[in-house]
Amino acid sequence: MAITTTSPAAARLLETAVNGGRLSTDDALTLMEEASLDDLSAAAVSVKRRISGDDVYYNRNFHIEPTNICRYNCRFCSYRRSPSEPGGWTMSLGQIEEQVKRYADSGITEVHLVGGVHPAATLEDYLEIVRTVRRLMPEASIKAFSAIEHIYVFDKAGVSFDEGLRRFTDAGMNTLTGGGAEIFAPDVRNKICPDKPSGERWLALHEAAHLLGIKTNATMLYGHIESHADRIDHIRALRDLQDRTGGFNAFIPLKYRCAGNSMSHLGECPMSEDLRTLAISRLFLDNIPHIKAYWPMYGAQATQTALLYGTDDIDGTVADTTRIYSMAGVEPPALTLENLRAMIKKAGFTPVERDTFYNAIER
Ligand code: V47
Ligand code: SF4
Repeated sequence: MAITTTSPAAARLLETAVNGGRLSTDDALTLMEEASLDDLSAAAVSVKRRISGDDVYYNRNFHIEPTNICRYNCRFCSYRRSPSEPGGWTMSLGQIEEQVKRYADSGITEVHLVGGVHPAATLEDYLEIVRTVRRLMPEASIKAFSAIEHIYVFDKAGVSFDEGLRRFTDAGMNTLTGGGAEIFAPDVRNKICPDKPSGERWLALHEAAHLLGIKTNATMLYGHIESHADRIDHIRALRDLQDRTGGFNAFIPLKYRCAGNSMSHLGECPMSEDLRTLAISRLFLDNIPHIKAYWPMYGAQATQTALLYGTDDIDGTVADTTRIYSMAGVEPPALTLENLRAMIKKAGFTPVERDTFYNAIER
């Protein structure tokens, strides 16, 4: 049932957050259950304005997805294929070079690398991909792979997280994607991605990166079988790590999209759940500067609405270079820079092009 009136207890908590106070996990749960969407929106935008004023960020990026063949079998994933299945792809270094060259003069400031975890992949293969991109795009930031891909090749090579990450930075990597976090709660994780590395290992990999001075992003896959308490506990673990390291740039809640995977019967959560989750993330994560409404996953219209719930980043041009969401039923991304800027303006904010580290770019 829709919550139309905020309870007195929830109203006090909203005031606490707006005034810069820290919410407990119980407080966040109270907001989930007892705050109206209108009041969540007002409080989350007020906190967002304290951090980034009127600005909402986008960037010029593209994705390289070297393979969709994956040794894991996440039940929510529409994208992965096993080596023997039709529909799999693996790009050669030459094909990666060609793709990068297509973007050579397009003002790209970030290359986002992510894919399946090919069972044959080695640390050296991944490093060679990063070196190739670095050679062709000396100026762009390289955001390379998820913690899950890093952990797989580090374990295989028998190197520590610290040593593996140093080799990646030597090859030209600047930052890591936030992928693979899913939901940390072990009982849910065991059901939706039973063979994937644990939440503890995901957090440990990001901690090792932060301690080396590498900034990273964090995600959460929501809207499937997890409870509100599982969501809050996930962002609590991120906030605890951020208290220790300060290494997260952005938090990116990812809505479970249901087409073409083995959890399709669950359907998708209503938009009110998206907005509640975004706003409460903004209010609870008082130490992570940016909350991203990733437009290729929400779609253009919902992203505009998400900006009224405390988000301050919509990601970038991406173009048609990611297939993770198109294969899960979202319309293929095709928004121009002008479309992105218009989307931000229509929501009442100022579009600002950023680099990977949220510095404004003047052209
Ligand atoms: O970990 C997979 C998610 C993630 C589905 O760091 C799904 O800037 C919804 O991490 N429905 C990979 N989500 C993508 C990712 C990402 C995306 C954008 C920006 C950044 C960043 C990182 O995609 C996976 C998983 O949580 N995912 N399948 C699905 N059916
Ligand atoms: Fe593999 Fe990533 Fe899909 Fe899981 S979400 S099956 S790790 S490609």
